[in-house]
Amino acid sequence: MALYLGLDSSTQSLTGIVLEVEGDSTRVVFESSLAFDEAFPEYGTRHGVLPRSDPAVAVSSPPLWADALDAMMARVSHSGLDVGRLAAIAGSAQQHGSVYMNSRGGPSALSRLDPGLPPGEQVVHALSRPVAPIWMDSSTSTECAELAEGVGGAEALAQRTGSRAFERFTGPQIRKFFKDDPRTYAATDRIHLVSSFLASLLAGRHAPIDPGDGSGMNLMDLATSDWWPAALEATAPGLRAKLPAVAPAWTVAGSLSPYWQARHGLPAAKVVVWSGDNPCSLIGTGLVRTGLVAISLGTSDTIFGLMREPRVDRTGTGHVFGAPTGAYMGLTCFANGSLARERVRDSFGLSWPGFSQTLAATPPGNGGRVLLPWYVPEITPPVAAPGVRRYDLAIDDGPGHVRGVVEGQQMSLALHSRWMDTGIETILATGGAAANREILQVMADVFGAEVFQLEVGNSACLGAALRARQDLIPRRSSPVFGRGRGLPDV
Ligand code: ADP
Ligand code: XUL
Repeated sequence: MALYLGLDSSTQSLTGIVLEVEGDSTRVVFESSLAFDEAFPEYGTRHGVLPRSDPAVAVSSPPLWADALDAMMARVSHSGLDVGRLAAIAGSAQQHGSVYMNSRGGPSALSRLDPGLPPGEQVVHALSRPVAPIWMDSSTSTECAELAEGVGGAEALAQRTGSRAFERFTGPQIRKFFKDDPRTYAATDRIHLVSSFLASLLAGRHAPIDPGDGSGMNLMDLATSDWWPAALEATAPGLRAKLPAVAPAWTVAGSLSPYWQARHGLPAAKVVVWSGDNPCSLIGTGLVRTGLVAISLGTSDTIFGLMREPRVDRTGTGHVFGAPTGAYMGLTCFANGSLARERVRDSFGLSWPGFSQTLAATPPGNGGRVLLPWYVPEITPPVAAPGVRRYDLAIDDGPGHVRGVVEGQQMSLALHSRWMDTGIETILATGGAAANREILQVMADVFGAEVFQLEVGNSACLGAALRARQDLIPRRSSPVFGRGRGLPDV
């Protein structure tokens, strides 16, 4: 009976899931999560982000992610499972974030970590840039315009890479770093995504980037799944030599390095290439055929579905990514997801059960009260200057805000996913807030669709574990929410 480990390094937490496979049966035998802020207060993150005075800037800490990986490996090792049976590990990570390594971060340094010490303090020396910009960063509008101009316009960039230039995408972020600090850029030997950085740490050598996460960079040619020379040139000099190769999501990057074997008594399990959380979620929700969509209500809210052919969004809000199946996926991302819901919950002194009761007690349509919940700069639609917009909604109207935030978000999800043209009948809900049935009822109402909750809540992590097993079909869910009653047209 082989064991397969999936890991999900998200914005706020690290999750691990172990699958045990025996014949046709696959069972979850271990599931554990740790929140970065609570487990590692010494790094000073809030909701997984390092405090910065500029609201457009969002960075986090690669050594924190490394130490979290170490803590999760310790939990797996002490789980009571026979870890000698661990056959393979794969992972999922927040998309777009980038990690900058110097020449000391080369393969030999990665393979020669001291098993007596945690990894965080050791990888610090291998970083040319101590922090990693993450997907919540919106500070690169100038660089987006420069990149688009450099490749012949926004339309050309979208056709080739699957997306127009987006502030959080890795290409504009790399360009900004190169412009702000050209010497440190020159001293950077390798630029990883969060996914490929963590896979490299596990394998003790540089791991490739998969086409799913690679397509969140504005640098990869979707048709060839390789770097697009024009985009590299428009981003920063000598970039090709600093990037890992792109390789299919099922590639084996190596085996678990001696560091992890010695430190946690683990075997030389295969390390399968990591991918982004959304591509992994596509596998974890079982979206391996067209006509279904998933909505992930995590730190960000996303809506995504499988595409056989890349169909680029002409409105410029959505993205086409590579899917870990080798096909494509359409995705639209919203920055004001769970943290906006939390802001409303906290400002009216509610718990999640209180929030849910309030939602259930207010009428669909909210009696015409509307809230646009842009607490932080919004990706979709693009809103650079954050601020909450209220229409017919009094500032002290708690119930109106609770329903307003959820309906506003769901209507935005419905409106800005029309470009995918999938005729949404069935929605698979995942992410932390998918535990909330009242939120899912609003989703069903707004989309006029059936909504399923999944048995395993963290579909990105489950997808990673299934990818470790090289198996792409999870089992489907239990509760179903009735087809929604419908809301005023969106
Ligand atoms: P990520 O993977 O992006 O770090 P998760 O998918 O783990 O995020 O979701 C975390 C979020 O889930 C928290 O920020 C919290 O707001 C939200 N959440 C947890 N429980 C509930 C609930 N019962 N109702 C609504 N939201 C919830
Ligand atoms: C997707 C996006 C977020 C991050 C963090 O484009 O920016 O969903 O992957 O979850």
